[in-house]
Amino acid sequence: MATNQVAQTPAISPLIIKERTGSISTAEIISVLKGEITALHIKHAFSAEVAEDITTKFFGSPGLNERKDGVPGQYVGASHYRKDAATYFKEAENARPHVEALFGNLVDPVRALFDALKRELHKQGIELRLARSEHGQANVCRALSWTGSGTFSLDPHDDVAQVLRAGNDYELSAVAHNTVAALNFYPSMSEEGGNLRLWSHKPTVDDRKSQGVETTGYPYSAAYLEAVPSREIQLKAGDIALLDGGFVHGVTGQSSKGKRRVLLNCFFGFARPDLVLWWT
Ligand SMILES: O=C(O)CCC(=O)C(=O)O
Ligand SMILES: [Fe+2]
Repeated sequence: MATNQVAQTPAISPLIIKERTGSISTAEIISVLKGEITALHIKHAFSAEVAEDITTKFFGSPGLNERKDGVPGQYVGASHYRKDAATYFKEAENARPHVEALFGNLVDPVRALFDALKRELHKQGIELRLARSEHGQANVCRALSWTGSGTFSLDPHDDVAQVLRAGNDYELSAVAHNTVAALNFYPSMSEEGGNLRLWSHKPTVDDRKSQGVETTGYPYSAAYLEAVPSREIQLKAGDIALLDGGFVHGVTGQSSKGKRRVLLNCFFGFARPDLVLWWT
C-alpha cells in the first residue's frame, strides 16, 4: 500500500547533554531516568587501575564469546536482545561467574553505582532490583567489545525496541513506556574513534516500522539519519556515559591498531512508579 511506502521524516528532539569530571551522583542518574537529561558524560569516573584490570580479565576470560545475533562484537555476560526470557535468564545465570571474575578482588564500580542508587531510591519509597523470572536473575552488567568496521563500530540504533518487543514473559517490557537508561563504563578505549554519537531523534513505533527495525531498533540507515543533527561524546578509558537509550546512538569507527575498546553496559528504568528494574 502506498501509505506504507511513505518515508517517515524523523522528528527532532533536542539533546540535553551534561559533561563533567568526577564522581557520578545519584541525583544525576535520577535526572536521566526522569528524562530531564538526555546524556550524562562523567570523565575520569573510575580508576585507571580498575580499568586496566577489567580489560585484561575481559580478554583473558574463558567466558569471552563472539556475538551471533547480527551485531558484530565480543562479549562476556548475557544480552536479552532478540531472546525470550527463559533463554536470557538461563544465559545470565550461566555467565554470572564469568561476569563476577572480571572484577577479581577489586570493587566492581557498576555494582557500587547500583548499590548507591538502590539506597537513594529506597529513601524515596522506590525499589531498585535486578530483573528476574522463574529461570533466573539478570547480572549487574555485561562486558562488550564492538568489532564492526567502517563508519561505525556499532551501528546507529535505539535500546527501546528490544525492550518493547521483549515479550509478555519479561517483566521488563513495562519499562519501554518510560525512559530506558543505558549505563556504560569504559575500561578501555581505542586510540582513535570509538566515540558515542547521539542523534536528536527518539524513534516511535511507526518510525521503526518505516525503517524495517520494528523489533530490533537496529540498525538505522545513514539516509534516514542524514538530516538529523547529532553530537559526539569523546570518550576515554575511565569514563562513564549514561544516556536515554530511546535516542538513536551508535559508536564511531575505531583504529584497528593499538588498544581495543571495552565497555561494561546495563539498562534500567521504571517498570512502575515504585519499581526500577535493571538488566543487561
Ligand atoms: O559502546 C557504546 O558506547 C554504546 C553501547 C550501546 O549502545 C549498547 O550496548 O546498546
Ligand atoms: Fe545502545
